Amino acid sequence: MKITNAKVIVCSPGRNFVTLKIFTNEGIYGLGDATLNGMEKAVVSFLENYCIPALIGQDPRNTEDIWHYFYRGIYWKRGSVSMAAISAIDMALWDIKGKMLKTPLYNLIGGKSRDRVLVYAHVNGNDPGETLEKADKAIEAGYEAIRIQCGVPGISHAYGVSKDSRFYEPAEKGLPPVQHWDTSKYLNFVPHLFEKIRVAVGDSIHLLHDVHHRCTPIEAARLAHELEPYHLFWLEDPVSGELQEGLRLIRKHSHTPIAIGEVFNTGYDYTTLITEQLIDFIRMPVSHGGGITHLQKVMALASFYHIQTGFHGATDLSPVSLAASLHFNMAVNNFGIQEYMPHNEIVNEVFKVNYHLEKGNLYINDNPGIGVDIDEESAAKFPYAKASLPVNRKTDGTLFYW
Ligand code: CS2
Ligand code: MG
Repeated sequence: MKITNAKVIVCSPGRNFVTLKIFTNEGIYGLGDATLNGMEKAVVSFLENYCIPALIGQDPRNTEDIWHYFYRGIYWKRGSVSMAAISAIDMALWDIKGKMLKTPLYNLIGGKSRDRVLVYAHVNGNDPGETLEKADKAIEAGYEAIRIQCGVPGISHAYGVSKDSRFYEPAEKGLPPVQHWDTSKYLNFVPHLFEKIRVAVGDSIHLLHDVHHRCTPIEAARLAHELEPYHLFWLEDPVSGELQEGLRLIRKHSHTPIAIGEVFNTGYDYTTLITEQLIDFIRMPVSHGGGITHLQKVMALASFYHIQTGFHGATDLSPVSLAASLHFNMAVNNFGIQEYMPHNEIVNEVFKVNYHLEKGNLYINDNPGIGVDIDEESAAKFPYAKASLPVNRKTDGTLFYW
């Protein structure tokens, strides 16, 4: 079997997606998600100029060797752009493998360990009252786990709080908008918010919260400690992940579970965190963390340390990514939870999906491979539109993490 060609499909049904399609001499093709929010064209260029020419003629069944060809074989390693490209290639090759063997991807990576995938819903409001109302609606809809984000008094627009009442989309058209941030206002507010929410929803609902990297290690330690009475399922990205040692300080002061790594892209970002047991959930998704081939290794290492999956699943990860994550989550023993942010309805005009939601769980059917298809004619109706994630400044103008 040989790879005969590959192409990159860029479309924007409400938001930008980059999809890699790899063709073979046996008429089977595979799809991979190469979307990198706000940096889409960089991945397109890397794939078109450097990866696709090197893929042609290779045997698509050699997923392990092809992965190493693009990782070890290339002098400039890691980085979000090249890892998004490698991830898309790997996903597409596993899609081909499944289609060739006429079996869903989960059967190739361990079979079913469960019959559904627990997901968490996004609940966000401008104030605690609105947040609570939306939490009640999510619980009524059957969600067992909800991520709570809320506007902070004194901060004009907090990242993570949706402007649209149904869909949450972090990128905005054009250049990066500027948002403002005040950590002390946030730290004073969040424990009160969770006290209110926990009392209202009771003990049986899982509560999650995303800090979006906006604390220093000692601030994050204080927050994790003060949230302990509300028994969070996890506190996400409490600090910027590049300082792995920062997580030691949080662990020393609290037993709130920690999830980290939606911006990570290799297992090397996790080695200290896993082996020192500084975290509880892996956020790095299939589409940015090296695809199925690499994430299998990361989750295998994590399993020895009782660390579970909790993959990124925002709207900037395409349905191809979500389906690949679902196969992965179905198969591994150390599954934790999956993020789920429903795509806008027009996304379904382009992507034909093989999963559905039922009472807070996602179910995947037995289509071979990853199982999602793309309608290229429909994709062509939604051309790329530049959009960016915001930058974050403190109230005095200092540029800050988000
Ligand atoms: C968030 C995302 O889903 C999450 O946990 O952190 O909104 C994230 O910021 C975006 O996916 C960035 O592209
Ligand atoms: Mg996040």
